[in-house]
Amino acid sequence: MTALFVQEIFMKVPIRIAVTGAAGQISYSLLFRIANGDMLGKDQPVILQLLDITPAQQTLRGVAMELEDCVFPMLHQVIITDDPKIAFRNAEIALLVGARPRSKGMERYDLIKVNAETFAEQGKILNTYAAPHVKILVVGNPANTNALILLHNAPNLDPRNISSMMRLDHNRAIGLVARKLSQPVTSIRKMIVWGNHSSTQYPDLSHAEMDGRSILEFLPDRNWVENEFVPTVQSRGTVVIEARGLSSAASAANAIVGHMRDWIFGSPPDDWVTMSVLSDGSYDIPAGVLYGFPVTCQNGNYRIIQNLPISETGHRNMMASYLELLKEKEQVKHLLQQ
Ligand code: NAX
Repeated sequence: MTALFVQEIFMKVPIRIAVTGAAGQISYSLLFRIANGDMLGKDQPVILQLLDITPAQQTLRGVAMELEDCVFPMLHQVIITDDPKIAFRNAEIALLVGARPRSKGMERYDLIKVNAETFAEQGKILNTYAAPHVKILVVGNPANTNALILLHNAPNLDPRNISSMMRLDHNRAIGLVARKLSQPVTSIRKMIVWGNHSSTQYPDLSHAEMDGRSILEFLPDRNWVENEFVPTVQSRGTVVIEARGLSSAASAANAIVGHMRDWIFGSPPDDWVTMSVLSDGSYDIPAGVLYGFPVTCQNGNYRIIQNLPISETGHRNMMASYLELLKEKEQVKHLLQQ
């Protein structure tokens, strides 16, 4: 038996990963992290199926060339296309990063409208062409509502396999507290960012721990928690745009990698992560929106942490974000089948 033959027998089967918006900023960081094995492991071959719109195909060709030039051992193949049917065919993971950014003079409602159509169409195509067990993460904004539209347009897919991203907000909250307390980020656990990926989100420190003790013991200044921590996390994306002239990209890619890795391989022991998933009535958030909850993950499934005590202020903040999601849902109701 030759060495090559042995390797072929034991090599894992490549996983097809569809990425939309593949010529954009986030993808320029994300694709190289995935190809390097940061998301699925250093022994898992991957096939990248990259989608972007027709005018972006030249840029996409350049990205594909750079991926090839990295000679990543686990990068089995790169497919580039402007046809979602090709990008989603047999995909087991779909990372929906692509979306139209808000242009000059465009209101939030216009943005919701224009991206809503895209996610309805992509939901239908995923429903038919992707692997039935495909795990989907929606990143393109407004992420929670786009994911809801997608879910309604993909009736054959398990709604529990559709999520949207709050992990960047979760990471931002951990980083901010760790810097405030001059402690390593690894000492902070049980962070939560409830709600929508928007300025109404509610970063909540009331259950967070540092080295096993309530973090609030180390943060006696309630003013800092309410008037610094919460608004700083809520507005971090805007502040990054002001500083960089562009929105968060490498940190968003890092959050995508973390979200998918934990979902597939399990969240860290004695901790939880924030994922935006279909609400089921937990914490008085009515069923039927994608909402940021604290979850643990095991064997590819998530479970919403139950029975955390919620203060009156916390409840009010959580509801405010829910009401925003409800308003967004109302704006796209024509795209939500039954
Ligand atoms: P870019 O504008 O750099 O890239 C977006 C890419 O999507 C472009 O290449 C564009 O051609 C492509 N695209 C547009 N419509 C498409 C379609 N119908 N099919 C396939 N591709 C399409 O944006 P980037 O900085 O990469 O951000 C991508 C999205 O992530 C934006 O919607 C952004 O708002 C959102 N974000 C979401 C975050 C989250 O935590 N949920 C955080 C980061 C980021 O702001």
